[in-house]
Amino acid sequence: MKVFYSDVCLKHAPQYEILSGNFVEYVESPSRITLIKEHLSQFPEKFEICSHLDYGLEPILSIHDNDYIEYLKTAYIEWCNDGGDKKGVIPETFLHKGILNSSKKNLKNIKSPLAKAGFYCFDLSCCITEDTWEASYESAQVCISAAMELLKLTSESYLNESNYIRNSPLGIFALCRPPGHHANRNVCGGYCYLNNAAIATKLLIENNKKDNNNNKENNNDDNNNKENNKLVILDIDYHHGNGTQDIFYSQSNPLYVSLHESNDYPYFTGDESEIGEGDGKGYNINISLKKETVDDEYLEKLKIVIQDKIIPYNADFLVVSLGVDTYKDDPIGGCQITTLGYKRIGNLIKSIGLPTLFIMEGGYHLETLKFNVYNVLSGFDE
Ligand code: SP5
Ligand code: ZN
Repeated sequence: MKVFYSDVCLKHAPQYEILSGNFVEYVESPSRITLIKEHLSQFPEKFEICSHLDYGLEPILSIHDNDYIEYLKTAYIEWCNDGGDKKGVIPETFLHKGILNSSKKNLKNIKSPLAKAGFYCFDLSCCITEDTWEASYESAQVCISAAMELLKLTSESYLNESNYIRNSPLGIFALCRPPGHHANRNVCGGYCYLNNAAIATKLLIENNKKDNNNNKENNNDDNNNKENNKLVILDIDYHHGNGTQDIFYSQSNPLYVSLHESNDYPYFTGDESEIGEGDGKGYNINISLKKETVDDEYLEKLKIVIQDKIIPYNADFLVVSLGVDTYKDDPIGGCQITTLGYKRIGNLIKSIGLPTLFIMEGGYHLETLKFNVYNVLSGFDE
């Protein structure tokens, strides 16, 4: 399996966050992905570490608002110029619905760095340092490169040339950080700044058309163009991917499926009653896990949603938001998944039978993180 990775992702390293009212060491540390990379590198017959290309801002701006991207680029310097603490940007007030009604300000015209901090962020775990933009941009590029590789390796022209028929689904792993699934079009939170899964999804959905258009000899007329790809996002991070859900909430493609503990962070989203709206109605599926969920219970829920919803959807690609913070000893999770359980999860994901892009999201138990991720990927590849 090809693994996309970059050291630039390590540069984002805030010193702290605030959890339950306490200053704590930043849970989403750079060592998370170096530990995983080192481990996967020990199995060169299974994993090939690849470097990525830079696809620029266009794919990022296909999901995120211009003003938000401008904010991420400039927030730290503006904050420091305004006398903010050098450790980084942390909000003081939030644009809460309780103060929104009486606000007569043009909200697109907020100037104060402190006000912006609360306008573009929804929690106290998403400090912006000097290096946050560079690392987040890199994280997205790693992910985009992995998605492009998946497109290449599954394109008709490539398959014709290589004469290669796989008997098991193809997987690619974007080993990136900061993670993405809590980030919405114009807001960061939950350690997430750019929604990598949403960016990759949009690209995978729309790019097949281009591949076919380029393939001139097969392209007698416009009717020959393949429709957009259909895609499923399976989000197995312990937390609800509120950002990903919201971005695609009114669309029937992708199908978003998330298994999570819905009484935990981010608290206000992830209920099973959130099923999508308009064209997207029925294409957002939240599966609530109870606290302390064990392997068998988890696998049963995953199996049912695969059989009843994911396979019948008949997608071309699968994107997995791969969090392993469902692990039994995860410092911020509340499930009881074991290291062996992850192998079974990977194996079950393989049974979907689709070309799959795995994208790193959460998972914070540093001692076992690498084994848990290894097991998901090798469960998929065996
Ligand atoms: C990508 C990702 O996994 N983001 C998660 C952000 C969670 N931040 C809030 C964590 C709340 C932790 N509560 C501690 C409970 C201790 N059992
Ligand atoms: Zn998580």
